[in-house]
Amino acid sequence: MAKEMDKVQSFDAASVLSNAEAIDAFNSDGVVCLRQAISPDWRARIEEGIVAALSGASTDLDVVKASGDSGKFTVSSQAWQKVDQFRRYIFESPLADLSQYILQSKTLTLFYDFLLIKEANSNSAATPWHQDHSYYPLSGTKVINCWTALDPIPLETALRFWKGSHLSGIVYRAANFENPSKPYKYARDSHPPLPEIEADPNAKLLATAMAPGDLLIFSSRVLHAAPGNRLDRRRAGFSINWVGDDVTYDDVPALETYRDPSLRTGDRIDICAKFPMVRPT
Ligand SMILES: O=C(O)CCC(=O)C(=O)O
Repeated sequence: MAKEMDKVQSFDAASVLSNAEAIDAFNSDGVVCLRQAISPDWRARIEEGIVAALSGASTDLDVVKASGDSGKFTVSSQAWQKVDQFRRYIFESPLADLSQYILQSKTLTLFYDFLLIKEANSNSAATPWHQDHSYYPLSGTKVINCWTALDPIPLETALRFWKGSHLSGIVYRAANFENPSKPYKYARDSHPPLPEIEADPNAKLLATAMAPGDLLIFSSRVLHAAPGNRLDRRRAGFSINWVGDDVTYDDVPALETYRDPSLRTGDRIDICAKFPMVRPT
């Protein structure tokens, strides 16, 4: 039987910059939802950016069609350098101020953009339980994923989170998204194997249905997962991943998306052009 889930705590984005409860929710649960954070105008620009990214501008692109699925599963990262609409969203939209407020950091540095499209009936495009942090060559705690819904997302395709799991201090071994039963190529032996979350009675799960423009802000250390898309329409999200003022580079093997050859262990990552500081401007 599917595990019961409580609702992610949600706040109206229009008044969040004066609402410390949203910060408390993020700090205690590892995730918070800001309703209607990203306007239809900004979403229209993101959609234009998606067209550019998928027609050649994104070089860090992966498109998978699993046998038996009629829809494809597409992910793209680090397209902002070529896609002007993504760059403007990162630097000029309200997203950076909202993210910095929730993160409570003196600085906000872009780590990478991440586009994720689960087309209609991409049933197998499930995202296994993982912590984003397991994949990153980063030390520190102020790392967040700011995930904007571009489509209506009912509970059945929504992200789910293990409430408060970012607080343990444990970074678990990275899961292999392509084949969760096989080891991930950059998995670190120093990280313990992932726990059995669905079977653990102590794991309280959170999820929420989303409307286009709703924004989830979650810690890179909170355990989360998402189902494949059995709907007969697209289920897309565009996330911006930021780092704050306690984060430094850790020169360990990781995807090129997350690395820069000029950085050494202990460096702030904003000293290179790939990871620009966006706040203060
Ligand atoms: O939206 C999804 O399906 C998964 C997203 C996710 O896990 C992530 O961005 O880290």
